[in-house]
Amino acid sequence: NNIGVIFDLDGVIVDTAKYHFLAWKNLADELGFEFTETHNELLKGVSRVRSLEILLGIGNVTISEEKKQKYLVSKNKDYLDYITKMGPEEILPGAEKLLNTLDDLGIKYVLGSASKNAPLILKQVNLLHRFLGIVDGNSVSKAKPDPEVFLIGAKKLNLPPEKCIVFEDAIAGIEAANKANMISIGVGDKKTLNKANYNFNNLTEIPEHFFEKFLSENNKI
Ligand code: B16
Ligand code: MG
Repeated sequence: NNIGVIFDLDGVIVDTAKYHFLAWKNLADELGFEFTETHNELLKGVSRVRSLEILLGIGNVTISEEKKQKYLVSKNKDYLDYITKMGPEEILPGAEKLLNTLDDLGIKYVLGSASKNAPLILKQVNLLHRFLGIVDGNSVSKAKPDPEVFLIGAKKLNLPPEKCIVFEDAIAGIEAANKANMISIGVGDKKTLNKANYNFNNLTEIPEHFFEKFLSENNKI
């Protein structure tokens, strides 16, 4: 088809932010400072390394590079304990229906996530096989708001950026999609995601015929 879709993972397909929160909170407890859900908002869409730096900033803690590496490993270990218990019931409302609609229309989709655990998470919720490709934290050198993750996604879709529609819940992700010259769709608070081309509170709000206008004249259904 002549358009394609790129999905962010955390906050769009599943809510893994709550598990990131629990795992980061464990670390903050160990280091002896408070880490709240409000703080956790700052880590959404941000890479693991950058998340640790933000967390240490909140606690006003300075540690050696060696210790940082150790904490990155232990945080991820805690996080994986939660992730490996996930199942398809944790797919966010509207996500599966949206994938079905795209399948029906013959529109291909790939994942564009900052998470290095993205393939495992999609496997847990039984959606991995449905994506044409996965671009995750292992395949990029520059984190969102850099457009790299989505530009690699466009390559996997074999489409020019302007034919790609990105679903994102984080400001940095919307910025990345806009920089890539793609159509950006904010999933979540409209005020927070006000740079998006379109806004929906969640995936159940996407109108039935939303994609049809993006399909070109000769491909119209
Ligand atoms: P990992 P997304 C992001 O996922 C999360 O929103 C962010 O909180 C996390 O730090 C990042 O993945 C890295 O995750 O530690 O699993 O590599 O929204 O880009 O799908
Ligand atoms: Mg996200």
